[in-house]
Amino acid sequence: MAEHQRIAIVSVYDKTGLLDLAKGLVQNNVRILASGGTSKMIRESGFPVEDISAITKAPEMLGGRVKTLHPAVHAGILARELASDEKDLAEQNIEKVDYVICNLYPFKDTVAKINVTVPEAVEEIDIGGVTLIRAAAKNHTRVTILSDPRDYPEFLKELDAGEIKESSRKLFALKAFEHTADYDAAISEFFRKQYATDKQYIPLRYGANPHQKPASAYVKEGDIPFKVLGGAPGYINLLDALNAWPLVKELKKSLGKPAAASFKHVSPAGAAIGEPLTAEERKVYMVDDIAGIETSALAQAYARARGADRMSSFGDMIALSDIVDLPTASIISKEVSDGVIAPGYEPEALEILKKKKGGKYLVLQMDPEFEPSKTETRTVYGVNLSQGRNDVVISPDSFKNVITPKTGGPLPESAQRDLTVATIALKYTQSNSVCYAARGQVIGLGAGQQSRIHCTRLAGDKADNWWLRFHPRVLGIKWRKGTKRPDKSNAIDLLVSGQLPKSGAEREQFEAFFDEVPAAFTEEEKTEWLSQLTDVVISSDAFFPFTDNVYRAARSGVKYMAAPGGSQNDVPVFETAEKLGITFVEQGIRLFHH
Ligand code: 93A
Repeated sequence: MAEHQRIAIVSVYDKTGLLDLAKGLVQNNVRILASGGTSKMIRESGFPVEDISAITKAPEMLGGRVKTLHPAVHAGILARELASDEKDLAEQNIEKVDYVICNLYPFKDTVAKINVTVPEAVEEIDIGGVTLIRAAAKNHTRVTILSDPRDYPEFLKELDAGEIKESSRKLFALKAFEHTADYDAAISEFFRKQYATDKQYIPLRYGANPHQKPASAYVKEGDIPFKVLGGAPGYINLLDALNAWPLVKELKKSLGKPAAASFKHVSPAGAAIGEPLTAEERKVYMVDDIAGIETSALAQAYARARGADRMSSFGDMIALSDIVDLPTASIISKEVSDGVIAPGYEPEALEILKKKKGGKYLVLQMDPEFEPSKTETRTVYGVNLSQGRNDVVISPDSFKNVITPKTGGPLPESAQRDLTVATIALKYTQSNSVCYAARGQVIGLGAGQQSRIHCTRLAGDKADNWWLRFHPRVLGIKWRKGTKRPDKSNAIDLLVSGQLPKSGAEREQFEAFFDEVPAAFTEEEKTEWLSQLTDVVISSDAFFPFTDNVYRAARSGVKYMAAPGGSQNDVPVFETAEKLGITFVEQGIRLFHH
């Protein structure tokens, strides 16, 4: 039998480096078979080349739609070193192909043009080229696939030296698979914009900022798990909603009560479960005029989530674990808020929400059964990052490992509940993060600080402010008639945070809100009032590296502390907790979130 003359199939849109390639192939006595335009260019340069039709015995047809799609081509590429494959080839008089050099029609460039039509885009969908590339890459144990002109020099070097190395064939095959995957992704992206229903694709006005266009939300499989019932979602609304929803879902599952979260900038400002409100709480959370709140655990949960840190919750994205009822919608209608996500809405509640913000209030209905995929991927500066989703379950059982006091028995139920609230909140808070909780709700959350003690201080100061809002002086404030809710919240924050200037324009503006201007708190008054704050819990998304965190926590009434261990300073941290009468629980799972 005559020795097999090696065969290359060449079909390239981008003809960069083609003639150098042809020259190298010819010098190595490789027979070149090429599609129309490719073969023309090679021939005109004087190198020997045959048209694909030399083996297919069929002309290119349908205006180029069928050029290389033929068993003579694909059996030649796909045949293995098997007797049965050899027999099949021999029967059909087909020769094995050794090298495939192919790159695809410029679909991406075409659809990037303004006003491109679907028929124009369709003509740029390469079928035969993708088939050549996939077939050759599939059979890379025998066949070499070149899909990138930048690989020609290395290929020719190896060809001149004898044969293409196995390691190179593998890398070329990988590149080829990535090339076709990227190509297909570009095609589906184009058609998603043309044909997808709002179940799969939602165009967004812009991304994180108005100049970040285009922007969209979409799924590659199945349907988007929420429906837009009112308003139009923005990019950050969806970042908030899709972090806030699992938070309330998990809180409800772990504690068995309706749950609410109030999100801003992809961290919770508050989160809570429905626990009955005292008269004072109703006043502090500005819900004392909400009819039916005594019997709606969902409304109680939102009152707590929204009431924890009213400054941070201004303009929030809300998540609610249960069907939204009238009392909950009534609270929302009074607050400045951007949107809400919930599994459903009672008709009267939906009517109220759809009217908010002149009809622009975002109302999302979440599919409560939706389970996201186990892995999540995002692109940062052109690089894809992929990880398993953080699906660890946090529940009261997560707080059984009591480190101090050494004689410590199980935590009281209320502490287990509050640690569950704080820790699930941290799971969806930008790291580093530390959360103080009490009464089934977050009372202070420090998010996104690079230093742990800064989180602990920030969250502790928020917890202190929350508690100072219950001081009789604040509860007894005599507001000037017509003072708006946000102005009240701002004025109270100035008062309790100790940021109130003694004189000047800001002071004058502050005083204008009151019939009787409340006196600033002295340090002694603050200390005395804070000493009455007890039974607070604190949770941290990673270990406490220094004892300073424990000392700071103790100043805000912390009795129970949960964090992963693993710091070099674990022992001093535990000892300090014990000395300050704080029960330290090792919650073994780090919960960084970004
Ligand atoms: O329209 S196609 O999908 N039909 C084919 O059978 C086919 N075979 C190769 N396009 C096809 N090609 C593509 O033609 C290649 O992927 C390459 O991009 C282009 C090269 O065409 P020409 O050699 O005529 O310049």
